[in-house]
Amino acid sequence: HDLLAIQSYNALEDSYSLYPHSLQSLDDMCASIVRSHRETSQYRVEELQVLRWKLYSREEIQVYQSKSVDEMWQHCASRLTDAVQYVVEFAKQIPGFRTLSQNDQIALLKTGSMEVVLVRMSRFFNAENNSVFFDGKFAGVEVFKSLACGDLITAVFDFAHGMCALKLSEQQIALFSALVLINADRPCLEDRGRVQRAQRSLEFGLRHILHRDNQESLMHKLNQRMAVLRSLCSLHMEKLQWFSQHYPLTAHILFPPLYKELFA
Ligand code: CLR
Repeated sequence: HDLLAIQSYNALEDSYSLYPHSLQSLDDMCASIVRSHRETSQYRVEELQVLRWKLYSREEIQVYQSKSVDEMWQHCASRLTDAVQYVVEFAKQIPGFRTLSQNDQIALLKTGSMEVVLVRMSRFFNAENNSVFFDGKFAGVEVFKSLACGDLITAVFDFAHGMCALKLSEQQIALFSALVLINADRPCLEDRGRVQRAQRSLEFGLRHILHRDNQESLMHKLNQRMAVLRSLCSLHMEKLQWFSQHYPLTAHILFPPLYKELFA
C-alpha cells in the first residue's frame, strides 16, 4: 500500500494512552490529539480569518464553470487527496491508531478520512456568505457547477454551515475528528475489540473537554452530525461511481492513486 507507509513510523508503546486511568493521562491524550490536529490542519484559524475577504471574481468563477466535467473532477479529486493526506498524518498520531493492524488502519481510513475532511471543511468555511476556501480564495457553490453533482455540493455546504453553527473550539474539533476516525462500527475490521477500546477512551476524552468547557450538550449534537457525515460519504461514493462510468479513462489514469485506493 502506497497509501500509508505505515511501516515507516515508529510504533511507540502507547497502551497508556489507550486506557487513560487518571485525569492526568486523559489530559495528556487530549493534548496530544490537539497537537496532531494543529500540526496537520494546513492553515490556522487565525490565518483563515484574515483570508476571508478574498473572494473569487465573476471572471474567475467563469473560468471554473467553463471547465469540462472531467477536468473539474480531476482538479477537485487532487485537492481532496491533498486534504486526505493530512488526515492520514493526523490519524497516524492518534494514540491507539498505530497499534492497530495495517488492515484495520486502512479500513478506518477508507471510511473515515473523507468524513474528517468534511469536518475540517468547517474551519475553511465562511458561513456568512456560504463560501469555502478552495485554491487560495473563497468559493461559493456556483464555482463547482461543472462537476455536475449539485446535490452533493449543496449537501456538503449545508453540512459545513451546520458545523459552523456549533462554534466548536479547535480542541473540540480535534477530539471529534479522532472519534470520527476511530469507530468500531466500520466494516471489515479484524480486531473490533481493540478499536472499541480506543474509541471509548477518545469518547472519554471528548466528554472530558466538553465538561471542562461547560458544553456537555454538544455531545448529542455531534452524534447527530456523525449520522449526516455517513450519508454525505455514501453520496460522494455514488457520484464517484457515476463519474467513473462516464469518464473511465480520467478516473482510471488521471485520478491520484491515493484517491483511487481509498474510494474506488
Ligand atoms: C477541507 C479541509 C481541508 C482543506 C480542503 C481542501 C479541499 C477542499 C476541502 C477542504 C473541502 C471540500 C472541497 C475540497 C476541494 C473540492 C471539495 C471544497 C477545504 C468540493 C466539495 C467538491 C467535491 C467534489 C468531489 C465529488 C470530487 O483541510
